[in-house]
Formats: sequence, structure tokens, C-alpha cells
Amino acid sequence: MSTTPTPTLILGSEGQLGSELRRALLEQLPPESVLCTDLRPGPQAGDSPFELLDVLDEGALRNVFERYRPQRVYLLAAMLSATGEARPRDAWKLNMDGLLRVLDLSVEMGVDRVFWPSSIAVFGPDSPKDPAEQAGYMDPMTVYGISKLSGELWCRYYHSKHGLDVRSLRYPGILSWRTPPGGGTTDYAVEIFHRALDQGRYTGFLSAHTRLPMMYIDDAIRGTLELMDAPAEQITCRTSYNLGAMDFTPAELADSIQKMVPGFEMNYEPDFRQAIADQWPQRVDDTLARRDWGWAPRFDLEATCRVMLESLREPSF
Ligand code: VAH
Repeated sequence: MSTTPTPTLILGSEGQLGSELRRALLEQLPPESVLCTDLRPGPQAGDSPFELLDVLDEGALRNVFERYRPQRVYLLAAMLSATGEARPRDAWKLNMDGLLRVLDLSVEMGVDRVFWPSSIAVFGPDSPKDPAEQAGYMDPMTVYGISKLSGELWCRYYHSKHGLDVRSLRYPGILSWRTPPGGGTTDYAVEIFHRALDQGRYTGFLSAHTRLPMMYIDDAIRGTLELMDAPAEQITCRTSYNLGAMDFTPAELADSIQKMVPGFEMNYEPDFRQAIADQWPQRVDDTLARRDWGWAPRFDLEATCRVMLESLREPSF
């Protein structure tokens, strides 16, 4: 982690990733050096500055960059896979125009480093499934995946043409407990914990044996900060790094929960999200992230289930 408090801007600070990234940064930086922005009101707790901001409002976005002069920018505002299929043009506009405006302003204002999240959604039906390789064939069939693959290529373009130090990770499905599920195909793995505790049963929207790459939020955030703190000369991938931790099926997750929540009952009613999940890989090859900047996950399925259930039983916001 950088030692000097660099003005840091989080765009989309109230979502699953943004809210946890804010917490992690505020453990290491003075509150006044982290500006949080989102479409919806931020937390009352904490004294880092917060502003309402729509990343698609060009004037308002420029105004924030001009006033705050960030040296690190995290662009987390996005529309996820399931919601994106219901609102394809909105998803493309937010995910693409939002990125391009931030890249342009970052070049213009001399931002030191930019982070932008990609996803395993860049892989599609004809991509290798086990594992998905770092530079493997990508034929995404969701608007979300198309926008993420396009965004990766724009990030590499801005690094090559403008020298912008923009970095990215292809996140797997992410499990966290502080924020509600946000329209993702992997969000069954978040909902299940809430239902296990409040109803003792859950009906999942993916079939029992749908294997997907997954990660606990603490690993995702630590990987993000380790990537952003790595010396530039170590970063050999300027599209986006595969990032792996574990993989599981809904049935394996239910079995693990049942060991900690006796009597928990799991059912399956696949819906439209099954077709999305079927296009995605089962595992990812993240050798390059491990080689370039020392990536190493810490949470497996059992540790993830334990921390999710303990945290939901005794929340500490
Ligand atoms: C989604 N959680 O389900 C996101 C993620 C790999 C999936 O990108 O859309």
C-alpha cells in the first residue's frame, strides 16, 4: 500500500465492491483523502467525503475530477450480467460511456493509476471452461460480457496510446454480506446465506451442478489493492488479469451451509440466468497474476461459509 495519502476517488462506492473497497482504503488512508461517490446516498458512518454522482453526467464527473484532482481512481459503477440482459442499451451506455469518460478525464488530469473491474463474463460458450486461460478465446454472449471485453481492449489502448496506468481484474462471482445482491448471475451465492438464516431454506435460480469460479470479498479487495500497489514494471497484462480463488456448484455450497446450519433445505428452479451461467467457465487460470504481482487467495469454500454466516449472525458494519 502506498505510504503517502494519495487523493483517491471511488466511483460507485455503495455497491458490493465499492462499499468494501471504501472500508479497506479507510483502514489505510486518512478519511479526507478518499472521496466516495455514487448514484445513491452513501453511509452516514465514517467521515470520508461523499457526493452524489452519476458517472454519465459528463459535467458533474469533470467537476469532481477538477475539484478533487484524484491520483487514484476506482471505477466500480456498472450494470451486472442479469440486469444488463433486461436493459441492454442502458448496460452498454453505463459500462462503456462511463469507462471512456473516466479514461479521458484521467489522461487529461494526470491521474496516476486507474482501476476498472472486468469479469469472467468476457468468456463465452466456445471459450475453454476448465480452465479459462488468461489469453483464451473469448466470445461473450451477454451485454455485460461484451462491455467488459470491449472495456479491457479500451484500457489497453489508453495505456498504449496515452501512457495511462489503468489496471484491471477479471473477477469471478463474489460473495459478501454487507450489501444486498446487485443483479448478478452469481448472486445466488449471496442470497442463499440470508435465506438460510432467515428462512432455513433457499430456492436457487441455477441448477445444482452449475460450477462457477467464486471468491470471498476480502480476497477480491486485497487482490485489487495488491494489483494497484504493484510497481508498474511488474504489470505485463494491460487488458485484465484472470483472478481465481475457488469454484463450487450450488449443491456443494448448500452442503457446506448445511454443515453449519442444521436442517437447511435447498431447492433448485433454474431461470433465465442459467443460460448466462452455462456460457461461463468453471475455473480460471490465474498463473499470470500469481507470477506478475504475487496473487494468492486465502478463502476457500469452508472459510467463506463460516465468515458469511458468522458475519450475518453478528453483523459489524
Ligand atoms: C455477475 N457478479 O454475476 C457478476 C460477475 C462473474 C459474475 O461479473 O454478473
